[in-house]
Amino acid sequence: MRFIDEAVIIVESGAGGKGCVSFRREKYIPKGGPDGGDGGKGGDVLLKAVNRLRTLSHFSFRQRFRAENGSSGKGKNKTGKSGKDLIVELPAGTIVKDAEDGGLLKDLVRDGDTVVAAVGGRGGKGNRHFATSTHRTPRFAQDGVPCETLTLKLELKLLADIGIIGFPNAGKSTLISRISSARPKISSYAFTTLIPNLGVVKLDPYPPFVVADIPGLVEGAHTGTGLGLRFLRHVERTSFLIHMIDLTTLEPDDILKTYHSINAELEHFSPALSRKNQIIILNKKDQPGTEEMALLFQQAAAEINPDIRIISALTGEGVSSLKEHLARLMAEQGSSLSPDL
Ligand SMILES: Nc1nc2c(ncn2[C@@H]2O[C@H](COP(=O)(O)OP(=O)(O)OP(=O)(O)O)[C@@H](O)[C@H]2O)c(=O)[nH]1
Ligand SMILES: [Mg+2]
Repeated sequence: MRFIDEAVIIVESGAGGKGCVSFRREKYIPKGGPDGGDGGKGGDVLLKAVNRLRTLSHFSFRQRFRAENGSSGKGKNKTGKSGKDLIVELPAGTIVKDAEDGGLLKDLVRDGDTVVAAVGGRGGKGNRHFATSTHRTPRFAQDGVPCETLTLKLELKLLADIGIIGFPNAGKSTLISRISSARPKISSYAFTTLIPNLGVVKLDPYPPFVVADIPGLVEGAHTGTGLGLRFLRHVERTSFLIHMIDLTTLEPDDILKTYHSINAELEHFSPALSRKNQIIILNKKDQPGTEEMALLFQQAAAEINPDIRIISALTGEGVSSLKEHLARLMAEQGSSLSPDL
């Protein structure tokens, strides 16, 4: 399935049904009063978050959603049938905005969260409402309220507890494939990962949690270099980040360079995201010469962020204790996600 995390849709509620003009005509009652029923209400368009959907890709095929109109009122005071509501399903984590002014309509975070996006028109009043003591035979009724049409921008922000960020090739996907159920593509060229991968991490006796591996960032990503920063929004809802660093790429003279440049990109994207707690993971410790780099890095970074772990995602060294560390941190904070993982 294609990963699509943005879509524009048009929603249209049903119009209210017309009120009816009618007079009571029965045997032996030659001139009955007005008995035109009201029009039925138009259907609403509702947007509903469901866990079953993972992307917005189904909106590439259909962008217009219209609820049913209300039926017209009828004689004998019969109210017209209400139009059926239309429920449009989208993945949990979708933010719904007005496409014109960008105003937030609702953040549909959890399975079952619902918002009425377009309200159905009220039905028009039948002529019976317009009879007065001086005007007993009103020959008019009200029209229903017309439908409401809105253009909505949908933005998916994945739901994950922990996000893995770092340069391309740092080993992010290798790590997620080691600690979770996810099996992303792993390769020695940059930008192997083109869409975010979610993996569920299970480790008894801790509650399960979700880790997101997003495409690599590069210096200048905020100006569009590489894949840009757009995938960062998928780690905005996380509790904390794993900042993954490839030990073999560090320069001893400027050991924190890559670390700072990734953080600068985060800051460009959102200061709030750059303030999120990070665990620094120095990866590829199986490679020669990396021990010295790790030491230099630890010394330089000790005051900024002492939560540093050294692993080899490839051989698995240090990975199980890291997994336990993550599980414990998550258990302390409590996963914000649904328990049915
Ligand atoms: N020697 C060694 N190689 C590793 C280690 N972890 C990952 N690699 C290799 O590094 C390369 C990149 O790994 P990926 O997991 O695809 O890296 P990534 O960070 O997901 O890269 P992008 O998806 O491009 O951002 C692959 O060839 C991996 O086999 C490690 O601990 N040691
Ligand atoms: Mg990858």
